[in-house]
Amino acid sequence: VLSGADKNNVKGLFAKIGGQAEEYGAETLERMFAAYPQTKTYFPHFDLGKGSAQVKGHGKKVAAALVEAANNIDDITSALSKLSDLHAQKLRVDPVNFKLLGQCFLVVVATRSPALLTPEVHASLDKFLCAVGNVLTAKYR
Ligand code: ZNH
Repeated sequence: VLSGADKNNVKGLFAKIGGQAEEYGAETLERMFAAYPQTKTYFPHFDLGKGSAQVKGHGKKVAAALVEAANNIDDITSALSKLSDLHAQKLRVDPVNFKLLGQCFLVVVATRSPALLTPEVHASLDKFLCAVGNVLTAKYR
């Protein structure tokens, strides 16, 4: 469960990342595909080459969803309800992959904004990414 301090840490982090969120999203995907090639199987219809416009576009969407969740951190379930339906009914991504994407996002923040990722913010961001993953896999059955 995210404490009040966790919520502030996450909101503060996204406020500081600001307009760069989409680049973080794209780099997160690049890292996920490189470090965990099995995740590529969900994107057979994508060009996954270096600098792919499709990966950039998708990174932007994923980042926007994370920003939306951070902006509605008291009710992530409602904020991501449609996305939760999509992942459960259509995409059916194995839940383990959400952890991998979360790990990659943490690494991107660590490499691009090391000063922001204090141990406290790291812990809060990890909890937040888990919460988002839980919401997106909650309707699986
Ligand atoms: Zn997902 C899609 C988000 C995870 C796979 N996604 C998507 C979208 C979004 C998202 C926003 C778009 C939608 C529309 O269009 O409407 N995701 C997300 C998030 C997360 C995720 C936030 C976490 C955190 N996913 C994931 C994973 C995977 C995936 C892990 C695998 C690996 N997704 C996916 C796919 C899709 C999506 C496949 C579809 C794409 C296209 O376009 O086709």
